[in-house]
Amino acid sequence: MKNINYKDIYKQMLLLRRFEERAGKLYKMNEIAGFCHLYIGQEAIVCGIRALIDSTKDILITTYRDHGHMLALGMDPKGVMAELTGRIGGVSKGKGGSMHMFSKEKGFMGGHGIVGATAPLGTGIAFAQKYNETGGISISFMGDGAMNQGQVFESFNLASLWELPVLYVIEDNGYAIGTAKGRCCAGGELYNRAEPFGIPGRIADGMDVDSVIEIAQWGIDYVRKNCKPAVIQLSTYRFRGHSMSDATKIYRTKEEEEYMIQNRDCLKILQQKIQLSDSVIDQYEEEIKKIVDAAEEFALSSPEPDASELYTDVYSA
Ligand SMILES: Cc1ncc(C[n+]2csc(CCOP(=O)(O)OP(=O)(O)O)c2C)c(N)n1
Ligand SMILES: [Mg+2]
Repeated sequence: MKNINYKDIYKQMLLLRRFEERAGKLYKMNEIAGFCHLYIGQEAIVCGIRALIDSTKDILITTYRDHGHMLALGMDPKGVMAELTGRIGGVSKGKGGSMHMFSKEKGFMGGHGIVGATAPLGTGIAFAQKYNETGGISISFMGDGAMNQGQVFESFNLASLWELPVLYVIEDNGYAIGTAKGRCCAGGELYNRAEPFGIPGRIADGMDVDSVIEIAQWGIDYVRKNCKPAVIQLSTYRFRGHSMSDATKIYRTKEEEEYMIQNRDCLKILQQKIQLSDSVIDQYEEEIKKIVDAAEEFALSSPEPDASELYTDVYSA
């Protein structure tokens, strides 16, 4: 078991929260355009898992709700924010936007807009890890909605058959855009869906970083030791809309949202657990504000990409 520094995890979760709040603000100011899916509410999942991985060789891949994953892996907030504002200083030179950022150095393979696609892509990464004998594992994140996509089951089949080192992480926030889980997912809990393929799975509270760490440690150990796939499902909630335009009122009640924000906020739960004093929290807030301010300043002062960039870093026939 790795040594867990809860204060560092709290600080990281706070960075994700404040960064996303700022991104939401910049979006409303028309500085960010297109899709932008905020991770607010779900921070304990990626920050808990990040504390356990081997950053020298493990590789993460996730959905379009990806800003938090990049920050947790140590990608520069300036580059991420500049990408959101479509500037040349962005991680993808302003050409990828919110859903398309990558970092080979930090072991981050994106950022993907196709629901369910992280399962086959993450499985392919695991194939490469095994084939190249890197000793690393692949950690493939997806939402509860993705669990209804056929390609997820095709991935389970091959990952089990070929004994690939992949941990599938289901971030179950209870909704796929405006469709509640109960309206689209048949059968019991989602992690059980891998069992017929011989893949073990477990479920835990994704709002309690300790529960995240416990279940992720089990999953990571299982995958690394056996060179076989495993699934973990983490129950969470997104505090904001699906994307920036969202008919929240139509598919869930204000009371439900308020209840979750008041009683199930992963930041508050961790803060109470490790008994952080107000002065320490203030100090963290101050440090993080500086980072987020600097990211915004960089993102707004970086120029837009030149037209000559249109044909670089992209496939063209
Ligand atoms: C293959 C495919 N079908 C539909 C969409 C449209 N779409 C975008 S997000 C989304 C919901 C996914 O929900 P979930 O997997 O629970 O992730 P969350 O947004 O809750 O993080 C859908 C249907 C898509 N991007 N890709
Ligand atoms: Mg969901």
